[in-house]
Amino acid sequence: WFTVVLGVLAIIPAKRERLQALRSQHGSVALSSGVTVDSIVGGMRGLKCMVWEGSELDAYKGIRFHGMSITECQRKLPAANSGEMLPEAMFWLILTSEIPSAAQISSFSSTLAKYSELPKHTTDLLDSLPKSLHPMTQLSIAVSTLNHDSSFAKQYAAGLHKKDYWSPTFDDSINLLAKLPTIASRIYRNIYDAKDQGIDQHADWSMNFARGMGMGENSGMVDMIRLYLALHGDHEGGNVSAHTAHLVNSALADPYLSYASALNGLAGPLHGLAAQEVLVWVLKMQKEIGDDASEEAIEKYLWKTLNSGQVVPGYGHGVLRNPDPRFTALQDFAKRTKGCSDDPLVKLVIKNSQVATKVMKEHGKAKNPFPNVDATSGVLLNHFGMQQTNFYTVVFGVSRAIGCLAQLVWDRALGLPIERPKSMSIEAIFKAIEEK
Ligand code: CMX
Repeated sequence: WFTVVLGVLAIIPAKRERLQALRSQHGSVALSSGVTVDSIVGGMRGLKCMVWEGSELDAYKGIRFHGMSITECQRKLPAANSGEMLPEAMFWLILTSEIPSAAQISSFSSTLAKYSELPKHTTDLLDSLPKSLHPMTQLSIAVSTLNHDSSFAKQYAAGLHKKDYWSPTFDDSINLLAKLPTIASRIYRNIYDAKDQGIDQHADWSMNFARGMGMGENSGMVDMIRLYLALHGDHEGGNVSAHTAHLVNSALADPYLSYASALNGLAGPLHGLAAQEVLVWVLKMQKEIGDDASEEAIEKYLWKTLNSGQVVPGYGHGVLRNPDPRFTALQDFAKRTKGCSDDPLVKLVIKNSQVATKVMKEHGKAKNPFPNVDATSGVLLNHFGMQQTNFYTVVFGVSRAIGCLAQLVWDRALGLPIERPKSMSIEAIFKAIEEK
C-alpha cells in the first residue's frame, strides 16, 4: 500500500488548495435553495434539514425541551425525594410533550427496573472482553447484541405494516432504556472491580445505575447521576450521536443497532469523549501548576494547549454562542451540594472557566469561546467518587438514549423516509457554480 499512500500524498496539497479556493471565492453561493457552498463543505452548519421533535437549541438561550428551559424542567418535572429531577421524567416529556405526574413516573421507573436484566449472551460477551477495551466500545458492542431479541426486527421480518413500525420501535426503545444502566454498570464492575448492589424494583433509573456500580448509598453521586442523565438526554437532532441514530434508523435498522451506531459517534473526542478529555486535561494542569494556581499560570497552560495545535476540551460549540445552560446547571448543583465547591479540583475548573473564555476570545478562532457541558461534568463525577475518566462518556451514553430513542419512535410513527442527501465532488461544485 506504500505506493498508494505516496499517490494520495502527492495530490493532497492541490486538493486542499481547491477546497480553500472554493470556500473563499464561492462560500456564500447557494447551489440549491438555501444550501450554500459553505454549508456543503462546512459540516452542514445551520442547515435546516431534519425533523426533531423532542428539543430545540437556541444559539443564545440554549436547549429547550418542548419549549421548557432546564430551570423550568427542574421546577416542574417529577423529582426524587431529594428534589432532583428524574431523567425518566425527561424522557416522558421529550416523547409525549407532556409533563408526567409523579405516579406515572413512579410506575415508569418500576417498568424500567423490571426489564433491566440482560440476556445471557450479552453478559457472557461483556465478561469476555479485555479490561483494556475502552468502555465506550464495550457499551456499543453490548447494545448491538440486544438486536438478537429486537421486536422491530422480528415483526418487520414477519411483514409488519409500515404504519405500525412505531409500536415495536417503542417496545425496543423502552427495553433498551431499561437495560442501558445494567450494561454500563456491568462494564464498570468488570473493569474497576466494584460491588453490585443489585436492582431495587422500587428504585428510580439512576439509583439502580448507581447501585450497579456499588454507589447506591452515595447520595451525592445518585443525585449527580439523576441530574447528569436528565441534562445530557437530548440536544436537538444535528449533533453527531442524535443524527447518527436517526440516520441509521431511517434504513429501518432496529433501535439497538441504531443506538449502537450513535454511541460510536458519541465516543469521538470532539463530541461525548470531551467529558473524559476535560478531566484528563485538568488533572494534567493540576499536576503542572498546582491546585491554587494563579490566573497567569492557567492562562499560560491554556496557550500551551492551543499553540500545540490541540483544542481546549470543554470549550466551543457547533451551535451555542453563549455559556451552555447545562454547564450552568451543573455548576449550580456544585454550589448547592455540601463540600463540592471546596474540592480543589472543582475550584480549579471554575477558575479555568473564567480564564479560558478570555484566552479563547484572544485566540480568536472558536466561534463560541464559552464552556460547554463537558467542561464541568467530569470533575463532579470525580468529586463524588468516580475517578475513572474512561468511563465518563459511558454515563453520557446512557443518557443520550433518552432523546435518540424518543425520536426514533416519532420517526417511525411519522413514516419519515430513508435519508439520502446529495453529495458532490469539489470539481462538480465548481462546475455547478460556473453553469449557474
Ligand atoms: N479549542 C481550540 N480551538 C477550537 C475550539 C477549542 N475548544 N473550539 C473551536 N476551535 C477552533 C476549531 O477547531 C476551528 O479551527 P479550524 O478553523 O482550524 O478548523 C475554529 O475554532 C472554528 O470552529 P467553530 O466553528 O467555532 O467550532 P466547530 O463547530 O467547528 O466545532 C466543537 C465545535 C465543539 C467540535 C469545537 O468547539 C471543539 O473542538 N471543542 C472542544 C471539544 C469539545 O469540548 N467537544 C464537546 C462539545 C459538546 C458535545 O458535543 O458534547
